[in-house]
Amino acid sequence: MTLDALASKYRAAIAAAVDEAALEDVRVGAMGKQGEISLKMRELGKMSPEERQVMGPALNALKDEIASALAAKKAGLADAALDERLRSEWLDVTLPARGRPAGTIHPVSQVTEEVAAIFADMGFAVAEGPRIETDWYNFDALNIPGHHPARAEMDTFYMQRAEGDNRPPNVLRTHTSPVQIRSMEAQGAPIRIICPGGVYRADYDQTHTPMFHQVEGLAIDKNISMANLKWTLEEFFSAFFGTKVKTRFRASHFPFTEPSAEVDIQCSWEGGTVKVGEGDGWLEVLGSGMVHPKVLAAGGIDPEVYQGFAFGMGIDRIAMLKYGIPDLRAFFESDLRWLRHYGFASLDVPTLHGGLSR
Ligand code: 2U9
Repeated sequence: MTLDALASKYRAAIAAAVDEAALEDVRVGAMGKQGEISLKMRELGKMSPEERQVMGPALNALKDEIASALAAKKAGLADAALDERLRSEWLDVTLPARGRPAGTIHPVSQVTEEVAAIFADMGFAVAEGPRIETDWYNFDALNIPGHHPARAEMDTFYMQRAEGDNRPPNVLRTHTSPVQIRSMEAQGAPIRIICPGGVYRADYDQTHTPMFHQVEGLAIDKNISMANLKWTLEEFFSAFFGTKVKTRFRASHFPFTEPSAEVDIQCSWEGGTVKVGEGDGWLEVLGSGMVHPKVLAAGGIDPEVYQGFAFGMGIDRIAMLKYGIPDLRAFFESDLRWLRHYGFASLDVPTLHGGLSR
């Protein structure tokens, strides 16, 4: 084939190549090891010097022309491929982002965290325990024997025993106090804990739900008195409500504490709304006292050496007070509109230095 014929053949082949793979085939056919132009170059060696003087420059010119045509076509194909990608692979960054369903933290969870943060600052650890309890942990260890009216008053849910199993039935805990007995057994004295969690009583009306939440506290050491209790509770309520809160102790009776006191916090009633920490009204929020010696002994702690205070309050109730939630039953209805309204952002983690919440 003449050089002119070769030139025309490869010009046409390069023009016809539709993609980079086809162009590569053309390059190999012309300039590869066995390519037609390469073979012609090799023939130069066998030529006479005169022939070589003519053919050499002509072949070199052909080789350069095809090489630059290949390179130009390759760049053209790459540009075209990029243009095609830009045409097909696009996205509209001005579109609004797809909405992600964000849940909220339930007020009970939020308030539990707030309470834990405040008591942690006073050296109290959080202890948890099972919701299904033996009657010993729920009643006997707390000085509530079988015949005691408090057992009947608590509207206890009893679990079923297997046929022929005559042990007393387990119960759904009626308070978180069993957690304190378990902690006393496990770690002995001194001890400073709070025990938050769900408890169960067969009671349902505007102010009672069959499951609700309590937080109880226990501090045992060699020199604990009611004065420590009063200071601790005033410190707690002032931090929780974000304002100085006075407390009023009224003598009361619980089987597990002696002496016992119900605790009211200072509040005002104006236009049907309660404001904590001002005015001359009182609101009952808590039960407390010095742990009964029999209860210390049941927890394996020597009442001759140690004494302690304990208290209990409803988490749901203090959540309603702090955040102005009117109806207790709504807490447990899982109504999404209610949860969005009264729930908390998951990043709104309560800390003392962060000012707790809102
Ligand atoms: C141990 C010893 C003593 C915890 C206490 C109360 C008084 C109390 C109620 C408040 C409102 C329950 O949620 S409520 O209905 N609680 O009045 N709780 S003293 O006393 C304990 C606990 C554990 C070992």
